[in-house]
Amino acid sequence: MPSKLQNARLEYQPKIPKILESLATASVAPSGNDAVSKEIADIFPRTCHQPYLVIGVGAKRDHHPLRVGVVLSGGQAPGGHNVISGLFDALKTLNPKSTLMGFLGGPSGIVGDKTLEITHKLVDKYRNMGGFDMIGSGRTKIETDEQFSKAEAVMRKHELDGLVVVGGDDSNTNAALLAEYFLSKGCKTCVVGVPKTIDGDLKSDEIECSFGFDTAAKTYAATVGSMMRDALSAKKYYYFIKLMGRSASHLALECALQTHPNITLISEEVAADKKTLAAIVDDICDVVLRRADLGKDYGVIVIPEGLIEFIPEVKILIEELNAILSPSKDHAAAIEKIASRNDKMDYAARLLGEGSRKCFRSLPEDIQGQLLIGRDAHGNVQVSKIETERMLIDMVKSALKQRQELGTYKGKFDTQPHFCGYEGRSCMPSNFDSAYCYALGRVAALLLDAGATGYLCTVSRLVEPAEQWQGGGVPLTSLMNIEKRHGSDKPVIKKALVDLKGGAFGMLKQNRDKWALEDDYVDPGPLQYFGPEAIMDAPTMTLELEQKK
Ligand code: FBP
Repeated sequence: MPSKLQNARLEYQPKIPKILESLATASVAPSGNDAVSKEIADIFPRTCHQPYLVIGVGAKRDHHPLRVGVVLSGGQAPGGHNVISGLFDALKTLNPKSTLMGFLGGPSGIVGDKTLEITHKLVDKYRNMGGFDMIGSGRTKIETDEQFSKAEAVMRKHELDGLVVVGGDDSNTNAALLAEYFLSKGCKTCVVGVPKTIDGDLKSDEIECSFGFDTAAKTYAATVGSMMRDALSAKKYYYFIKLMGRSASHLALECALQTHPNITLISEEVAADKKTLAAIVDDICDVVLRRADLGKDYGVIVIPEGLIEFIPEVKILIEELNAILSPSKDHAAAIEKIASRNDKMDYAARLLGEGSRKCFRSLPEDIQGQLLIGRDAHGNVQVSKIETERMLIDMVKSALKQRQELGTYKGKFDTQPHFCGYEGRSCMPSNFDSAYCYALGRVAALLLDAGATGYLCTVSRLVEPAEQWQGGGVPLTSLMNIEKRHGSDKPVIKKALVDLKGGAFGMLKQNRDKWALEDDYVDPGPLQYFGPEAIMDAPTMTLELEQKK
């Protein structure tokens, strides 16, 4: 049964950009090309060298009915249902005979032909709702010849004119490969992607942010802000808060800008400065000591989820473990079969080089065990399962003990670990994400109606009021580069990490000495869905600092 707030949100109409209001007169026009590397052009001969697309106003014309499929891929992100409702409403407006079907459970629903017809009644149950539960999601990667040919057969069976892939960098890499494959087989299905991920690392000059980032950042910032009030009130704990965001530290950075923690670790900076784990622990201890001198035995420390992968010696260790756990070897299965955690760790340690073995063994045992958890279908370490916040607490505790023994630290150090994760990626979308996703759905319909394939939908000028946003498409191949995956070169969409020369990081850098010692905490409070526009519709600070250059 929907809650009172859910009922109010089901009725809520997201703002629609002016340019996307009248679909009947919307036009899709080319707007300049980008150069792609020879390697990418060789892999995508049919979809490389396509122009950027921009949505404008054209002459009113008739639109043929379209048969479209949509798939939600990867981790949930607030707003996914609004992409579907925006797409559905737009398809029906362009031609009421158009149909939309959902592939169930992510890309595996495409190869397994698991579908659900999306109807008015169904869409109306999910408008502005969180989660991906209307059709589900999954992390299956379409990579084998058999999977590609099954996907083609399913497209042909359902006579789909278009497929919308709502996903992050890995899923949209898949979208690009499918677009190219369908063209090569003479299959009429056009493929367009929609930039989704709370992590915020799918962005470029044209993609100002991925959807879900806004809501997740505001949800986590609310928690961080509340914990700051707790710290100020009880004055007895250090809160070590890990924030979701697999690789990039965008969520940690955005929350830091919104709340001003005493310490914010940024993985990209750790990597750039080649900071060892010991050096990170030392830095934390220094702040704890300086605060203790001021009589403050409390504080808030924000840790990005992916930190561990950016610490140079741990990065090498993880690369070695990835090779050991690779599906092409038998070790993963062998480790799985070993009953005791210690024996599993011993098995893995024996296979590591000397340096990595030392590093592995220096980590708390829980972390050693967590590093052996299987990789996802795209080869990613499941960092959400690695308790970095607890690891740092353990290590800081023992480093402070040594300082106590030397007489350099006389404070008290009591801690609370916390993980802000899954709650931020399935909650009801903010007004920003509701409008952004609804607009992305409309753009997807227009691109498919124009016969575009191999594109990622864009909605830009996001720091302006929603009425002024613009729509378009960016060729997926223009976002790609070649990276080593499982030991071989693969085309992938480049992850956008925190720009250490950018305005958002600059703001943190400029203030962090002050924030370390002074309690300059800001409590943004919970995400607001109704109320003054300045509070409800405000974009993230990252977006403001990046776009209002
Ligand atoms: P996507 O990259 O697919 O959007 O997923 C993001 C994310 O929420 C990460 O922040 C997190 O590390 C990961 O998914 C968790 O994955 P899982 O759902 O498999 O636990």
